[in-house]
Amino acid sequence: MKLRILSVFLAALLLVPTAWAGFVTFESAGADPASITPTRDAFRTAVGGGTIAGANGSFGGLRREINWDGVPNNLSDPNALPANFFNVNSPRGAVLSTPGTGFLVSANAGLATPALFGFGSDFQSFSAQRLFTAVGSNITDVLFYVPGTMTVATTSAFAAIFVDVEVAAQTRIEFFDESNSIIFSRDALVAGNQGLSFVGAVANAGERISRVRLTSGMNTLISNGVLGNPNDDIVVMDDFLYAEPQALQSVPEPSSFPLVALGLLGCLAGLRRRHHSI
Ligand SMILES: [Ca+2]
Ligand SMILES: [Ca+2]
Ligand SMILES: [Ca+2]
Repeated sequence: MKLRILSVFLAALLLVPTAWAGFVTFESAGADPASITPTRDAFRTAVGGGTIAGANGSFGGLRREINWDGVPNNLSDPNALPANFFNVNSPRGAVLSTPGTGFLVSANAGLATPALFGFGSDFQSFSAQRLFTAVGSNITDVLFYVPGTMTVATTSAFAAIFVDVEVAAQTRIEFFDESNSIIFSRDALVAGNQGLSFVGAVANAGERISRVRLTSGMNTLISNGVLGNPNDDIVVMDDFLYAEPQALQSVPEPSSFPLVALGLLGCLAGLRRRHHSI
């Protein structure tokens, strides 16, 4: 009888759905850096790590930030940014991916290549002077590693600053878990021409983010001053902020739970039989 009760209990356990308690969202939009700085600061406080960057964009070992400003000229517009720059050249545990053709970091002013991707009347920086964009796509995926290694990792918080969001519901941030299920999505607030939009979230119940997808408007950048299509809205990015990537925990895959439970039941049945035979 005890075994039967235990069986029902275990079966019920297997039917319990995964519950995501949600995320705490941080968002604001405005005409200049000062208008979103309080939200950036609140996100920083929520994640921890202080306000002074150490080596490789590390804030107290708790948070990393990428502001693109230290990327050298030879890896900035018109030259492509390597997808693994922020895990190899400057190891911060973030590797980029896009369905497009690559990535660009904008040139500083005063060089042969115009600053701000050649759209000085549309873009401004939050952190001077460089901005970031995928090339030939409005999609940038961020994958996490233990910084400087190929050990797959997850994070618990991520935020990005979008530039020049003028149309609602085309620019957003999405989080995916280890099984590639979406666990968070939030549209960036409209900031108007040349404006800045901060959007991010912090896990509040142990959720782990394996991948962040950033969708920046509907238009795409092909090269300095050249757009990919006639659609509004062209949007690029500035600072990324995220909790320190941590190595994946070695927990059983959800699909193996029934096998584990069956094995446990088998052991209990064996024990019960042995008990009766004594
Ligand atoms: Ca604009
Ligand atoms: Ca910047
Ligand atoms: Ca725009």
